[in-house]
Amino acid sequence: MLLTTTPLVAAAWLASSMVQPAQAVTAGSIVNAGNTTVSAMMMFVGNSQKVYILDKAEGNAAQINGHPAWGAVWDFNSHTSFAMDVKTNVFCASGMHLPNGSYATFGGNGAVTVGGNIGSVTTDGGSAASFDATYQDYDGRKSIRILNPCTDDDDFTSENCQWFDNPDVLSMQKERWYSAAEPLGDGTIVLIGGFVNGGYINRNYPNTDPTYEGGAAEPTYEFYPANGRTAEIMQFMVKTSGLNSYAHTYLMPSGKMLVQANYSTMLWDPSTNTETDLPDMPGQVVRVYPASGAVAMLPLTPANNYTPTVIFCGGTNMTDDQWGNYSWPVIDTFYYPASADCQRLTPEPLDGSTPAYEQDDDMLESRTMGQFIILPNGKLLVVNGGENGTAGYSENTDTTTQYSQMPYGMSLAAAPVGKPALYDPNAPKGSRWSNDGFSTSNIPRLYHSSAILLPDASVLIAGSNPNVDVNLTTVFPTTYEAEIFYPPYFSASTRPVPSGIPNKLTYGGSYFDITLPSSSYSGNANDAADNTTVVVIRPGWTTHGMNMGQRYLQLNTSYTVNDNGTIAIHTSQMPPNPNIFQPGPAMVFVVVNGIPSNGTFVIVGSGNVETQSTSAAATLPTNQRASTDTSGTGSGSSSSSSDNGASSSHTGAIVGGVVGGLVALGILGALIGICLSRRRRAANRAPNATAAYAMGDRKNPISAPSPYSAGAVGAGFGAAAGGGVGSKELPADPYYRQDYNASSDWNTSNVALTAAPPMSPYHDVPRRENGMSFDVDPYSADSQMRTGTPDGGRRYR
Ligand SMILES: [Cu+2]
Repeated sequence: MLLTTTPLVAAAWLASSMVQPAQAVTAGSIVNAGNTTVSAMMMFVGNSQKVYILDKAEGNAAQINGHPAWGAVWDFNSHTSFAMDVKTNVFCASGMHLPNGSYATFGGNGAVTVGGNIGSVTTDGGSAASFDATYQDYDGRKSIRILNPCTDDDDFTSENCQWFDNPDVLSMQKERWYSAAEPLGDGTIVLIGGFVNGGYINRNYPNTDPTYEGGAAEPTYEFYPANGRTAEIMQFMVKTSGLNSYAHTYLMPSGKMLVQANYSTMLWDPSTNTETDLPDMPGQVVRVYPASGAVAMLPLTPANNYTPTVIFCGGTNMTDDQWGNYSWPVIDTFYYPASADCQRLTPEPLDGSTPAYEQDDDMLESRTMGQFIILPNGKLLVVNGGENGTAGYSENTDTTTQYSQMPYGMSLAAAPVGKPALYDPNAPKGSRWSNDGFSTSNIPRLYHSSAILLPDASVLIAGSNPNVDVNLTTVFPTTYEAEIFYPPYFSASTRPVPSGIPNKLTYGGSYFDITLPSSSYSGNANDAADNTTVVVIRPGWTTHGMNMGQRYLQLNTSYTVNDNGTIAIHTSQMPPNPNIFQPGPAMVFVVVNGIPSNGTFVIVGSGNVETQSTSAAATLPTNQRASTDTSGTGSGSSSSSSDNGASSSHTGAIVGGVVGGLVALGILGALIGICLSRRRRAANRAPNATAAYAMGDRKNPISAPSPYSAGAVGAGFGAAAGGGVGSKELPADPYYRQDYNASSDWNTSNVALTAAPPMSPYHDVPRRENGMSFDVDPYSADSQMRTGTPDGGRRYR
């Protein structure tokens, strides 16, 4: 099938200069990819060279500016990394691209110190901290951090290559851990739900306040940029209370958003905050954190008329009374098999039929924390995770009440799955999964691991840290070693080297020609043209088994095959509806006979947060074939044409014009400051057209000289600060001055942490209500009251 049992070794794929798998690689193999400096809880591919990595604030050995690092950047060519400074605690944040190719990450935890304890400068009556003197992290719960990816041509010590991370200037309206993030068609990012202070699941037991949980749950959504729009309650967050963080969110062509959490599903209209119920998840399998199923939108193609179908695989069918509460689960999750179940849902069927879940093939093994990586050939890889349990960590469960008896340390999952699996959405049912010829990694990739598609179409795998702080000796330790998985197409000895890929794609309009020289393929030229696709992939922002924003779209194409074997691929622009593929950065791959080129970075849309202009798609020329004996000159490829994931050239109808439902936009003065205040420079720096990545000016994303100095913030973020609801006034003082005069420090002398009963790493109140078997109550009512928390004594931290 996909792999021969004796994988061929590919010689160096002589592609553009931007990627260089210098040594031969073996298809199906998993190889070491160096050290990530910090544990890779989150990653995104910034450009053809750099992958940006974020960890929670914890005691990593790597230091930066006098404190442990929790940010890093990893280099694609050298497989080396170095630390980057991040000010606020990005623990379990969400993230998304911006239309100009920058990235933003939203929310996180308050400031913590050693052992995940509350930092030294406390707030909120002692239940959180704004800063910690040891780790030197700031409260990240409202943070919006912006990064403009840089390359080796840039000065990484300059502020323009650093994270902009200043909540006094730029922040969300609400505190959010584990929020969902999904862009609208104009590039606005919607942030949904989340914990206020973290926890295992987002509810108390019994669940008497499903909306707010006494202040521990955040049931609202908000927009970034806000542009006057205030945070509003999303009723679906109440309905799905508890199992609703990191909700699965996918914008649909109509402008409505598929939202899936707990075992509920809906379509949400962001312009009116109205909800349309869709069917419940069959079997009540939970897919969101901490069940953490693998979820992805299947490829959008001309053949399916760009109709989104979302696949949900794995997670767990644990029942309501097994889940527990903020602190920990009732059952020993690490012994409880995760789900292998897969379901597909087409939320907006083209024929107008009622949406319904459709049973798909089970995965090859049960998996929690698996994640889908969409490959250029239209197949989906699942990597990472475990066969048992859930995400999250704890020092105990209701069943195993002593940390010393926890069999896997703090991990609530076990039986790591080290072997990737490949899903072919177009294969007949019953044969969609395979892993033949794939290596098995011996590195567990459990909670807080990540994976993402690289520009050479390999897959970077990193992270894993089911521990409250760095722990290198436990059974599932804090992991810094990265690996790369080489999918089956790495057995090919010739890769396509296309030219003529633009650095920008529009929504509709003129087609363009991509040229494939005869050296880009082997075998018959007409067959190669028939089996060529041009695909746009957004690898997304990876964390917690998700790749937020990940999408795959196959462009409409036709071809002219010349008698010298050169193939011109006439390629349409994006479908003229930005809801199908939101504006922002992406990679374009040309896939011939199932073998992808390297990815070329492009910007889809205008680069700004604004209503995207659209136009009708130009008609493609009809196919022109060469004489039948014309062949490519590339070395033989091991992939047969039946294994290509490509479909014949497509000139079918394109989805029509802009669908209604876009949020009516007010004045977008705000964040557009970030997007507009750039100078065009990338084109000058790009070595050639195919290697170009049109990301605007990476060095000067913000017009200010320094976002960290008082004068500068006004220049760069003035519009933002003055515009949106929830934006703060420009501070008179720079960032570092925030909240040093808060109340007295929390320390171990006034809270008996050494008391025998276990304490949740999330420091929540243990469940002790009637009906439960839990009989340890470390926090008497009196001691809770002494914490002075405003919600009647609950200890959410
Ligand atoms: Cu997390």
